[in-house]
Amino acid sequence: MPKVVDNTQTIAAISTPPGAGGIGIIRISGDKALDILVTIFKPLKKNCEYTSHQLYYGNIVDPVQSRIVDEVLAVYMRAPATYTREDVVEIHCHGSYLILHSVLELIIGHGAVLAEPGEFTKRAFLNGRIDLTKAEAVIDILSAKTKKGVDLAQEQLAGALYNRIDSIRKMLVHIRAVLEVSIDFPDEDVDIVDHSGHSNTLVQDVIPQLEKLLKSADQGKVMREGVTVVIAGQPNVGKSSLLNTLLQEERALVTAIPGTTRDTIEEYVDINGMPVRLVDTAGIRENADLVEELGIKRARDIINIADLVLFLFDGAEGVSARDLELFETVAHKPLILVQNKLDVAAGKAVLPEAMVILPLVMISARHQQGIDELKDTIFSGQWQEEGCVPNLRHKKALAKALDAAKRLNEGFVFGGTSDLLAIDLQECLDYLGDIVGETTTEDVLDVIFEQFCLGK
Ligand SMILES: Nc1nc2c(ncn2[C@@H]2O[C@H](COP(=O)(O)OP(=O)(O)OP(=O)(O)O)[C@@H](O)[C@H]2O)c(=O)[nH]1
Ligand SMILES: [Mg+2]
Repeated sequence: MPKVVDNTQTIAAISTPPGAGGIGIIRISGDKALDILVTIFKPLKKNCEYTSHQLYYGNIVDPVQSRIVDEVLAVYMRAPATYTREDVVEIHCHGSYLILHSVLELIIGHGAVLAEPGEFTKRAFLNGRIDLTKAEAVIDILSAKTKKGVDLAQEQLAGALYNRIDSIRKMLVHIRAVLEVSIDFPDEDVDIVDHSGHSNTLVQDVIPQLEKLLKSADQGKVMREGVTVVIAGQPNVGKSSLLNTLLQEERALVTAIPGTTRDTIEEYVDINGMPVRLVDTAGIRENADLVEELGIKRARDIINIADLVLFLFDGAEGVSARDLELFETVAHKPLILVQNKLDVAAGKAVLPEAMVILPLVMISARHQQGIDELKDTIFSGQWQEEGCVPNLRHKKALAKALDAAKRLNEGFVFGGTSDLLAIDLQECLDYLGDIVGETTTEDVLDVIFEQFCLGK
């Protein structure tokens, strides 16, 4: 059941995280915000007028018991220039759980209700200050694990995704206007309406732009959730040494004995701001003992689900027939060739034909050479995105909008009737409307805002 949104109540919550801190902030939003402040706050300044967006020093006093609860700073922000577009009050208390709760209780006792998680942001959305993609960007900013993730969420908050969707919608709305004329006046000379221009708009602008956004959705997923990068190769080529070097810690055992690593070892590492699940594997070879054989099976399994494989070979020995054999079994994956042991290699290895088109990085895992270049190559792989990262919800809607746009185009090309064309067009517009929150249903909104923490 979708929750009933009651925008008329004044809401309050502790907006800073739980636990002790230097300060803790309580936020109030709604019509009663200022009245509540005036009732429980005694400013030091006499005859205080509460100028909007100005900070006042004073005490929170329980009006019934005339007891000072805390020494605070308070600010009143008059609507609409506020986070929610409603009157907002913030009270900066000492950051103790007990104090914050006492103050919150006073506020609730004087007419506010406790806010739901995300309710401040939901009100900003419902009051039209932000669209749904921006509200979701706020969630992403709060939960981002890497700097890159924060940057992308900030761009979305600034409207990167909204603007792209909006420009596609404008083109469709223009087509709809022309179509409506031919529906409303079917007896007029419909031939005047030339659909080839519409088809061009769809084929040259709408469809490619939707496809591009869908592609960035996959790349956006990479930035939010990270990629699985697997280090693979023959025994003893230096896979575990590379893992340790990238992690900057002696995580995996390294020995000169081939077959040292027998299980997969994985750790998370931040590569140029991108979250990477880095996996070291058992060296793959024939005639291994039972334990090693199990490790090799695991290596094969993880290679299969890898987003990227670092294919390592011993630079001193060059690419052997065995390397090539192994390579052929992993060549269907996105790959970077890594020539290790640069310190003892004569120079760049001669590559067999099957490998020459692949990116090659020469490193020494033991002596930490070429590691920055390797990181850059991993980062600049296929996940270079441009400031726009649709999430899974957006992706689903984009895919449906794309289907509708393609159907619409077929309709134009094959001379569909105006009312059928109008149906596909409206469907396309509705899916785009879902993304920005104009046609989104209440239960979907609930799911989105429930992801927020309390007080946001
Ligand atoms: N000279 C040189 N030796 C290296 C380099 N990197 C690794 N080695 C050595 O190569 C040997 C094998 O290194 P590991 O990292 O254990 O190799 P591996 O690929 O994990 O081996 P397995 O776990 O057996 O599959 C060790 O003696 C390392 O010190 C390097 O850059 N230069
Ligand atoms: Mg190893």
